[in-house]
Amino acid sequence: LTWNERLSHAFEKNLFRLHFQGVYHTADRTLSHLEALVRMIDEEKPGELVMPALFIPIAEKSGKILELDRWVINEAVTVLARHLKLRALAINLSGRSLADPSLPGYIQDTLVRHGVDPRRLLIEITETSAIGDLLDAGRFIEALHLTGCATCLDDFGTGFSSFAYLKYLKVDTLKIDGLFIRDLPNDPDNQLFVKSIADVARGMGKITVAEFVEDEATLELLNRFGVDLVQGYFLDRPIADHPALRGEAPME
Ligand code: G
Ligand code: G
Ligand code: MN
Ligand code: NA
Repeated sequence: LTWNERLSHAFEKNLFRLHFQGVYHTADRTLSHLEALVRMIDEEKPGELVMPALFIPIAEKSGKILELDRWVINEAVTVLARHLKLRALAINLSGRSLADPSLPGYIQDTLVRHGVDPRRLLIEITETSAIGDLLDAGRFIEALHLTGCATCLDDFGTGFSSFAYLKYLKVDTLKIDGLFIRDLPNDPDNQLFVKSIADVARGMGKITVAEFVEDEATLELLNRFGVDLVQGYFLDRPIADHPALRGEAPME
């Protein structure tokens, strides 16, 4: 099978799954919310999953990403409807979806249909895809705010002049790219960048998240810099049955 055939097959056979990773308050390490990350069941290798780094770029090229992003929206809202104790769930949307003017309406309809408060759905878009089409991204973010959803600029800091784009991209949250976080205790330049991002974000009334937090020393530095939220292997890894989703009676 070609990759395109595998993707079509995965839609037909319902082979996509969401995994969940915690996002925690830096100061006290309590859970803020979860991020949903998509995987594909590998029918050729039983028990194994295909990671999104492999199939998302292919889905983006063929246009199937629009269908996948809608699948993720529907699945995430279903999870929110079933788990009322979960404060919020973040999802990732492809840059291709930012140019789809019917998507904010689809998101709103899905939330209404499941009776889910829109503030519980956080939409992450990557900085690179947003800069790729600043006008589309700006409009998309404004449309999302009208539906009541929160927005996050993912992989923040990788662009050429990330701060300048904040004038046009009125997101609620900045997720500082993992490249700046991974070796933080040993990298004085990155410490300066991260501290500056946290200061600017606070001044603009935005929330900051650091991803790829892999050790205690990094978490302590982030706490000192005033980064609000943390995510990474030091806290937990993405899994299908996250503890925050246990204990509430599933429907069906
Ligand atoms: O889960 P993992 O770290 O392997 O994900 C790698 C990348 O794949 C993420 O950084 C993100 O950009 C992308 N990705 C993960 N889940 C989704 C999803 O549900 N939809 C889209 N469009 N991209 C995703
Ligand atoms: O959407 P985003 O680009 O933020 O996706 C984050 C990806 O990074 C997820 O696919 C997840 O599997 C991965 N990831 C999450 N935490 C860590 C971490 O602490 N270290 C590393 N290397 N990868 C992580
Ligand atoms: Mn993300
Ligand atoms: Na990221």
